[in-house]
Amino acid sequence: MYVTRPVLPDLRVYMAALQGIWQRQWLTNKGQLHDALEWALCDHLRVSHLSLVSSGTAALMLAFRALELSGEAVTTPLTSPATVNALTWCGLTPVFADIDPLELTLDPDAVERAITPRTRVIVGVHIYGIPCRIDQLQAIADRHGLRVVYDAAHAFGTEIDGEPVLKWGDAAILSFHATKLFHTAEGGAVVTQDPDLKRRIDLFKTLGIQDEITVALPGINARMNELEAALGLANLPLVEPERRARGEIANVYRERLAGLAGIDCVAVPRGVRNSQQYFMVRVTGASPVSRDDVYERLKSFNVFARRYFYPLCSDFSFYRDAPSANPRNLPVATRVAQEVLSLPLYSALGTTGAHRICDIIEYVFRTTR
Ligand code: T4K
Repeated sequence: MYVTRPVLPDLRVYMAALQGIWQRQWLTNKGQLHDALEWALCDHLRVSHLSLVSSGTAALMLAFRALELSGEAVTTPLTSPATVNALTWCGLTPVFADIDPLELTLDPDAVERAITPRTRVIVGVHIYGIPCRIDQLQAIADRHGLRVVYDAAHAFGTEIDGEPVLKWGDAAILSFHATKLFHTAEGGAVVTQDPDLKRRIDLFKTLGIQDEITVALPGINARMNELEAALGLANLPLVEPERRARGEIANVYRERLAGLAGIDCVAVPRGVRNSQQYFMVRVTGASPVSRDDVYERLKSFNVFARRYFYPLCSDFSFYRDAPSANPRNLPVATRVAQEVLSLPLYSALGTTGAHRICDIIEYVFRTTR
């Protein structure tokens, strides 16, 4: 049992789409399916502008470049290396701020303290699909004249009071990697409310080529090809059934683990629709077993949970000398990184699989006391 398994369409549906690609002999560079998927995703996610790209990491880099950012970026250490490394690739200096102890997203007070005259952007991560404190972060950004970019790689379909979380910030990015609820094998997107920013990102992702003789921007190649777009179009109708099935599995985990002292299920705040990207627990000090022991014992039963995101990005050798990376600046994130464990969550696991995993965890707790 893995932490996740990709949703896959009926192979015949995908083959039919491939047949069309073969007939048109159009494989990439703003193909028909690329455009169809952009429209379908705007509709599904209820956002105005979305630009498909080759990965979530590329989406981050394009957003930073298209917003012409330089200087310092305040961000969270509890995230994929993608968030922070993309900043570095764009010549920005990541400055780490601590996280909220319950919601695990950027703590607005810590963000405010991290701002210097060189700060240009706040990069929030809707980690595990839990929305950042968007109103507070926006108020800080407005006060200091900063941009806000959200890494929404885990937040496909996350809503706050019925509104898509992707609407907030100057831009938000999605990952469509195979491990994501909605995927195109590899892929991603930049979402924005600003049509000019969408146009710039579309140029940046195609080497800046405007027409046969005009290169308008120093762009890169971050295109999504037609084979990936076809997979996305075939997968999109499967997203909501998958989300529902994952919701049932999550309910089993929540009910079964509620009675275990030392295991806290990470909750989404009231009014938030859960993306069901991950099912996160925290193995706390009240547990007779450490998080790493639970992880290892599960592995011995062929259950491959993951410690997303341990170690913290601030602990990487190339970031840890920065003053903001000092664990004394990040007490909450430092503790949380020792506690988090992502349990398997995908429809094929079924509620039976979830019960089996809970049996194992109960057994591990019982036999360790
Ligand atoms: N921002 C955030 C917050 C992110 O979490 C990520 C990516 C990004 C940005 C960047 O997006 P991308 O540039 O990747 O589009 C995975 C993914 O590679 C990565 O996309 C993801 N976050 C991260 C959290 O997880 P690994 O190293 O854990 O993946 P891997 O290969 O160990 O796969 C995990 C499990 O999934 C496997 O044990 C089995 C299953 N699996 C995986 C693949 C690739 C399958 O069943 N089939 C598959 O094809 O990084």
